[in-house]
Amino acid sequence: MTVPFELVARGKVREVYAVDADRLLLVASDRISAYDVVLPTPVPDKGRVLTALSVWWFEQLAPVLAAHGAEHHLLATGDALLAEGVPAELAGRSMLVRRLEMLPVECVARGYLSGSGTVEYQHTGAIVDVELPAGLVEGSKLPEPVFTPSTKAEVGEHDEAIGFAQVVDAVGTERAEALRALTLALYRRGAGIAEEAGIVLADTKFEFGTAHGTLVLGDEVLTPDSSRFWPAITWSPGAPQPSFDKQYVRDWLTTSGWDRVSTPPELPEAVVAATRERYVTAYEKLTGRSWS
Ligand code: PZK
Repeated sequence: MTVPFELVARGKVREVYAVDADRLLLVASDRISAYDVVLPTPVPDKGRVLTALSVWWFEQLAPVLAAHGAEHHLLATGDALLAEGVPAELAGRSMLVRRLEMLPVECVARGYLSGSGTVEYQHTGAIVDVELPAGLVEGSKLPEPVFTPSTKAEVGEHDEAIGFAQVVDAVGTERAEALRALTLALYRRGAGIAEEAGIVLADTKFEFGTAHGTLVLGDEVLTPDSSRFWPAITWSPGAPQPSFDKQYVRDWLTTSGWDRVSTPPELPEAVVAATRERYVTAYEKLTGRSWS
């Protein structure tokens, strides 16, 4: 699909195009990554489902943003984009957004211990400067959600956890405190909504920018690509939790004999279908809407 706009950024599974001086188009593909690499087999509808979910979250989170004097970047999605010259094949997987001055920090909130957070905790009892109680294990619920910011890594690199002081260095004390408060408030609201849907929102990453001095929530929000979603029913601290969306893919890759270094194999049709179903199920459980 050729897009009639200039490509300004490209992630593993998404692209950003310049529509005009003030607006960008975020396009979510059907590509899926696992173990840090993009797989050769797309998951049909993934881009549309994650875009619809993100749009729904922006609506849910608007009151939280307003309470903090902040906004979000979403302007339009879906068929409303046809008038902007967005090709019909892309409209459903795209968000037209305000172009912001992005802040150079990833705003991570964690309500559960997992992944790199567990690794750091096991070495130091903390995630950088955030001290945690003794006795936590992979998957433990934290006593309170914590703000564990990270740097924005270049493509192919991993984000690196930073302390609050480094956020202050990057954006100033007042803005750093606003980012922490807003990140935690958004996480709490998101986790509460997810809990009602039987989904654990273990952690998530927000990206913020500014427009005319106002803090603006950007990027995609609270999707399985920016967050860890776990089925609440199987939550059991002490071992890695099954991923809501990618577990079939990981399990199949593990049994496929793939070495995690070579070009990854194509996914079998059944794994693709089951994974597509997981994205649709996440959308339906969270939003209470039917996908179809
Ligand atoms: C922006 N990214 C990261 C996201 C990618 C890369 N509203 C905005 N204004 C200005 N810049 C950005 C945004 C947003 N969102 C975010 N890059 C630019 C990113 C998605 C896919 F390849």
